[in-house]
Amino acid sequence: MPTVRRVHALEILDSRGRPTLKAYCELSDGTRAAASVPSGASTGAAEALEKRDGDGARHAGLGCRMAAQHVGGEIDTALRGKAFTSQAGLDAELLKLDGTPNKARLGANALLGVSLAFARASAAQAQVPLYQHFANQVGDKPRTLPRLTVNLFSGGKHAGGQVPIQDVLLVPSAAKTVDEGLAAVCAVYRAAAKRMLERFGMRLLTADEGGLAPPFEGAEAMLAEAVAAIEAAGFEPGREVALAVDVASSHFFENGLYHLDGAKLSSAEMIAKLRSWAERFPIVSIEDGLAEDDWAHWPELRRALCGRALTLGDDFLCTHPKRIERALAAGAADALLLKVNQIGTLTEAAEARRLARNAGWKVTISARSGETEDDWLADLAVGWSGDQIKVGSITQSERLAKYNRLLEIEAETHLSVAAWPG
Ligand code: 2PG
Ligand code: MG
Repeated sequence: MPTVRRVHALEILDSRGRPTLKAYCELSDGTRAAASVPSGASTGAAEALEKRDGDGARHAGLGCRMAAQHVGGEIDTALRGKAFTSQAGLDAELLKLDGTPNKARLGANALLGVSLAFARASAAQAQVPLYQHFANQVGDKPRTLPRLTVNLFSGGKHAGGQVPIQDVLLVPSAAKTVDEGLAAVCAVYRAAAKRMLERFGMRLLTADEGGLAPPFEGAEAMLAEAVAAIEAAGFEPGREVALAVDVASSHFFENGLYHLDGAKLSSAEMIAKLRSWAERFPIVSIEDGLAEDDWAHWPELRRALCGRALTLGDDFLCTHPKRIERALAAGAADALLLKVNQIGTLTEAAEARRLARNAGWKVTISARSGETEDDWLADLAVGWSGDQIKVGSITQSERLAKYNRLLEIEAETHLSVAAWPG
């Protein structure tokens, strides 16, 4: 195994025009690779910390120059000349160097950039596709392609809060291929855009991830309109195209109550509301149905949804092995939303995946609202056998980079899409 010759990083901009990092890794045999780091808006409180410059005169304090300097300085000095035979070895070195529980010193963005760039360099060095390298990392082999979950309508923090819930997503449940799934989703998106033009009389602006963001009167109107768009595109709701919802409820949970569409709901009332949605609409997955700290009620939510929809934890679990273990012991969820930047290194994210998989949970590999043109997420979703992938909508290139990479992997591997739901 060659040694690390050099790591460094550059501050670049993400899809929202905010700074993020692109990290580079060079090995002693001349192999070079780079990877870009995503960033969230509706972040969980337990997420690893991104290093931001805090200089209000530049990018509103969000600059990543310090994080880039950490990569090219302290991290480079520590890794230079060392040979790492595994991702786990490299990541352990990064964690030791940072020395904090939440990556606050060097920054989770700095650590993840190096972790990803090293993975890509290792794949290139071994002359295997990146998805195969990710599969090798977790001792698995690519078996299926992830089923798509694609943003149709957005609200919450991604769309200025015109509707409290964050995303209504389309799940092409009958599609046998990524190609077929994308065609179905694009048809529903077109039908929805046309209906919104008729209804609201204007070309609608899109949210951070490219979802349509009309001023619906509330969450249920958003769900009903999604069903109408599926029908208008000629599909059978549920059987051919189903729905998933990211409620992102931590962001409207105040003083123990859920502030939803003018009502103030207790946790039990919120659970009853979500169950009624799952009964009345073709919803197969509910993400962050309760707030990230409403631990006492998550088991009840899972029981209420069980057999109808997945109880998916995003902010709730934060891709954090300790939170996942606690949720497992409490029976508080049955699906993990996996975002590597929530935890900061590939090795820790792999441990989160292992825990979820061993418990028989479904795993969704997810992008962030702040993305780049990098496409490693598609390889990760295939290599780690994600049941689903969540990338956003179909109108922006930072999302399409991942969908197009999935099409490429599909053409190369001929793998079929994971059987789900059901
Ligand atoms: C989410 C993600 C992606 P963010 O909540 O699931 O949609 O959003 O990256 O802003 O946390
Ligand atoms: Mg979420």
